[in-house]
Amino acid sequence: MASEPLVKHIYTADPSAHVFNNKLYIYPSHDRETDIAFNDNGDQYDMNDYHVLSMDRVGGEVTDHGVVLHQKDVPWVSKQLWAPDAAHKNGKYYLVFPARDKEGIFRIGVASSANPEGPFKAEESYIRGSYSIDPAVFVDDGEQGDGEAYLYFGGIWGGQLQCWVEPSVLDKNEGENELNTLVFDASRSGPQEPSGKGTLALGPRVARLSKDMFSLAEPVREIHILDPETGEPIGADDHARRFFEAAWLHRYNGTYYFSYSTGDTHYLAYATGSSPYGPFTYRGRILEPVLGWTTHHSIAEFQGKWWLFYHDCELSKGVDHLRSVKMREIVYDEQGAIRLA
Ligand code: FUB
Repeated sequence: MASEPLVKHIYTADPSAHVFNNKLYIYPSHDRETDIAFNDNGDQYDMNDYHVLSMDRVGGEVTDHGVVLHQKDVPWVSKQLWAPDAAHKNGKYYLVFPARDKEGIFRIGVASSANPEGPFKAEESYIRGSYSIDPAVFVDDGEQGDGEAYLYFGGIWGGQLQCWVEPSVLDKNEGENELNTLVFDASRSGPQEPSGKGTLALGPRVARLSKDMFSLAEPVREIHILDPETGEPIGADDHARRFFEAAWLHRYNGTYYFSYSTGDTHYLAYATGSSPYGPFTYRGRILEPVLGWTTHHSIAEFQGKWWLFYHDCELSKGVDHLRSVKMREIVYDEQGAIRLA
């Protein structure tokens, strides 16, 4: 079933959907035209602000709440406001977003607001111990949850996850700090990743957030995505299943679903587990490749149905960095497998 872009007056991507006060809010990237040459480092994704979209019902009018945060109002950022997420806790709303710091290293920052539609006020600095891209915040609320907020993040190639290595690799004794025990190796920047027989894929990262949502409450951990046949972590050469970027966590029927993009093979895949920390066992694909290089999504329940929010480049006729957010219904079968409706 073909879907229409939720809005056509601006390009939007990387939709993170949440239901706040019975209303659907979408926190997307705001794509824009650029003269920057395309490359596999993603330099052409040169976004500098965020909008928030909302709707009262599926198929109803979509409201664009305008610019809710601009790069010029974030003291630590140099460029590239990439895929954001949002969360509600302590009676406040938090926009969590990645961008390059003044040294060109991707970090993750927080901005807060009294309202889900913003505007958001950014903190002076990025979250200490954070790195790479594509943050997703899962608040484990409801009857079965522990009420804690977990920050998921990471992305390889232009997202720099592969640049963060054990200190010994760079002849160092210790990591960046007690929250991030790795160090940054600039020589691994660009479209690179581990490879070779027996080499494991890099896993996404997770850390519990502090009560006020502005810092990490514990050291960052790597998440393992396991092969269902062997029970071993997925290998680096398994590009059809390995994690690339676009982490998302949701809970359905007491099971934690970790979903992600496989990047250069262009799938949205998912894995399930019994803890927000994983491990997660690979289950399959949610979405086949769309028009455009990137694929990035979120999953949320709204008005009694489950929805996949994603993007493609049909409106821009295939320009990779000019994307449009769409939504499609998903269903779960008796084994909890996800299918497009
Ligand atoms: O929008 C910029 C980047 O493209 C995101 O951070 C990735 O997930 C990919 O969609």
